[in-house]
Amino acid sequence: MRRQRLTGSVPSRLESDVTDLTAPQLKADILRHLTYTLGKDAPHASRYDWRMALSFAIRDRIVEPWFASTRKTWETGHKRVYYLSMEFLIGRLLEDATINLGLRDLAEAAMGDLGQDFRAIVEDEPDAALGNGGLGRLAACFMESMATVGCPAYGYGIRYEHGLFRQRFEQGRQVEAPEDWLTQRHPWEFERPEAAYTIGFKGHLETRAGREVWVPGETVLAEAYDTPVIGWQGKWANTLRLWSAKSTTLFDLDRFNRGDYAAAAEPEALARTLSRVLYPDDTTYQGKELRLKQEFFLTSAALQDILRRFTAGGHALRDLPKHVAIQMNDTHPAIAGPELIRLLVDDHGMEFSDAMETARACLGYTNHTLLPEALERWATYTFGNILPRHMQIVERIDGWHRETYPSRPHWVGIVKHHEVRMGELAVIMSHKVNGVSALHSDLVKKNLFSELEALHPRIVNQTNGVTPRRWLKMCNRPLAGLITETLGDGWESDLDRLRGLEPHVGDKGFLKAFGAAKRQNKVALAGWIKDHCGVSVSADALFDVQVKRVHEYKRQLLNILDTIARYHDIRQNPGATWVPRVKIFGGKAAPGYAVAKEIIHLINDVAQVVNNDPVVGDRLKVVYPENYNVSLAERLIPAADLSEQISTAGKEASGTGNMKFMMNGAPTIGTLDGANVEILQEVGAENFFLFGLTAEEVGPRRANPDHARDAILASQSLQDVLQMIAEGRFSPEDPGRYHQLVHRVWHHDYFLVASDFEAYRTAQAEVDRAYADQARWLKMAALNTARSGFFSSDRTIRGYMKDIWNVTSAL
Ligand code: NBG
Repeated sequence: MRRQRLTGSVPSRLESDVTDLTAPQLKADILRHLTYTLGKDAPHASRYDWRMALSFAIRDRIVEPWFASTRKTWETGHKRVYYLSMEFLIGRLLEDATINLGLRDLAEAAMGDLGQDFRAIVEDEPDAALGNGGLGRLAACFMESMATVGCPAYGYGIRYEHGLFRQRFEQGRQVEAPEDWLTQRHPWEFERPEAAYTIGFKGHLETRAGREVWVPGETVLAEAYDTPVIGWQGKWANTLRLWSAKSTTLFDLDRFNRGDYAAAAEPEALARTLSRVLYPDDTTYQGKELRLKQEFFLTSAALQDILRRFTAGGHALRDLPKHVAIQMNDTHPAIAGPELIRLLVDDHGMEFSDAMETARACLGYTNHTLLPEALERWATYTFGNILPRHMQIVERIDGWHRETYPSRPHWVGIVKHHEVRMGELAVIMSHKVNGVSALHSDLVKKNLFSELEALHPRIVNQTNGVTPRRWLKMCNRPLAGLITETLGDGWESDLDRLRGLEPHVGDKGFLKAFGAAKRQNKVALAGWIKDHCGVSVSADALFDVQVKRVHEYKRQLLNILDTIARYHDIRQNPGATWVPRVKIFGGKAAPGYAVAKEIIHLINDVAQVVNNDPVVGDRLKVVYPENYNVSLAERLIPAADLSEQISTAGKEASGTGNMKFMMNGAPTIGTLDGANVEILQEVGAENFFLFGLTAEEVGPRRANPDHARDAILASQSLQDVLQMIAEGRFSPEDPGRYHQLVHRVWHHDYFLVASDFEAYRTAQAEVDRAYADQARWLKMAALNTARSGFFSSDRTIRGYMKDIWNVTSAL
């Protein structure tokens, strides 16, 4: 095998070609890259140089399984999945790649031999933050799982120059700075200048020879960058293809020669704005023209690429659905319906009705939110201006649908009130639509698209999952080690095997080892918090963690109100026995979301007061590290004792952080929302701290106009807390700072913080009792890990393959 590679031929068998690699060989590879790729000699190499050299050496090992996978798919004509997503929240890739190739320890040893600290090298890599939160991270977990289970797939996205902004705090306030992951070389990608497509915008329509022809007024070029995604044990690899916008017109030499340098570079600059930045909102929709252009840019490039590859295989276009499944990650790429029809009809001469049927048989749509403010709707004026031909096609689809389903209610449709509704478009153009947890899928059926579902049932559930390679094996080495010691190898790709831990949960020795693993992570985190936040926390305290985007519906406010109540109680009675707690927050607010930013400010203000109050000491600490991202999640989650999943019921579509905490042995305090419902089902009520109104109770509760007032008057504790905030106890230099916030709790408490406050406090008291009994706690924690197998994204991907994509594993 090895000799074959040296002669340049690719091994035809798909096997992990890496396990027999030795440390001296890997070392030689690293040094070769350092010398010949980086042009550095070892004594002068920086950490960056070493990281690049190691990354290239590891990447070399991915290339062959990657070629072999692509070739096998091609040769067998296996069906392919195309996952279209505006976001891929990838994080770092180096350690992940070494883990999946089985080279993690070898890489560490080789770097050690070369006098380099593997950990420091790994942490030198910037996060690829091409996403906002759960939706983007899910896409990244799916890419890894598709490679692991051998589902031939391409991910299509945008190669944003600037990913999600960097968050800093200035006097407790969030400040955004641009993110610049691409200022350094990105060693994992391959530029593909030969794979480029022209994308048009605006312009007008002409009728030529009886056919409608779109003459775009603007064009840009979409150029591909490919990153191989290697699955567990290197058995299969897929491609993440990200598009970068380039100008179609050349640099204007005339203008340059006339000295007009800025104008000469204008076409290039304009084109590049398309892939310049990721929009930093996740659950609000803004209707910006540039966003629509980005969505079309991704979708059109992807579809042109898919059709090019398909027709190169010599198939008839009507057979597209036999070979191609296209998944739309939320409505962001929902223009795929009309665009696919346009390509089939205008470029390939297919009849509209055939194109419609072909497109629908290929397309699937995943809904990720019920929040009305997140549902994309474009003014027909904007839509028709930027995509005139698509506007026409959308009207035609809508007309076809109305005629085909004459019982369709008059208020239902794609184009209504001078708006194009992307949700309805996506549902009508897909053969399957799915929600992301059992509860959410139910609500999508009953509330969001009930009329369409009645006309043509197609909504199914696929409960989200997370990859256990990154979210357990890689980020929690102490626990992963214990699991392997207890169960042997193989659980990483068959997570249901974690159930095998259950018999050990009665064993004191096992529990002790489980507790020691958790403690090791907590000690490491405590050191990091000291270094990065300047706060000393004790590893004996209960680490209570809420990390996620900051949003009113996620109710970070409820958590900080409870924190203040605890602070108040400690001050009233410092001599009582307190279970020491560290409240850990992490997350960014969308730059334009003032209310969310105010909550961040309050948390930081509370932290200042609590952490510096000598009466409180170690009984309570509040920390909010800046710039929560994938890498910080990998540090926090393994060290968490308690997972906060406290959204207003009916609002969190699924959550995926909740699954990561569970896997890492942190019981949940949570509402019956999203996938919490299924977590509770798997782990059992005695290992979950349930509280709060249910999705069904929320509506009636809100119908009472005095719901907040009633709840506040019924809770002395909540009155005290609101009083303290209103008095300026946490903002003495600006006592009025939170008047509006307090006013909103009293009078505009849409997310029912007041109504759930007492139930939450009661559940938190139960948490204290459970934690005080360490034997009980450890058992709960271990059972959470043991019963988390269902939440592997491998299970989710197998569900999509069977129920939506109709594709089998190529392994
Ligand atoms: C998010 C939901 C989460 C869910 C992820 C992944 C959006 C629009 N939706 O609850 O809020 O876990 O999607 O499905 O970001």
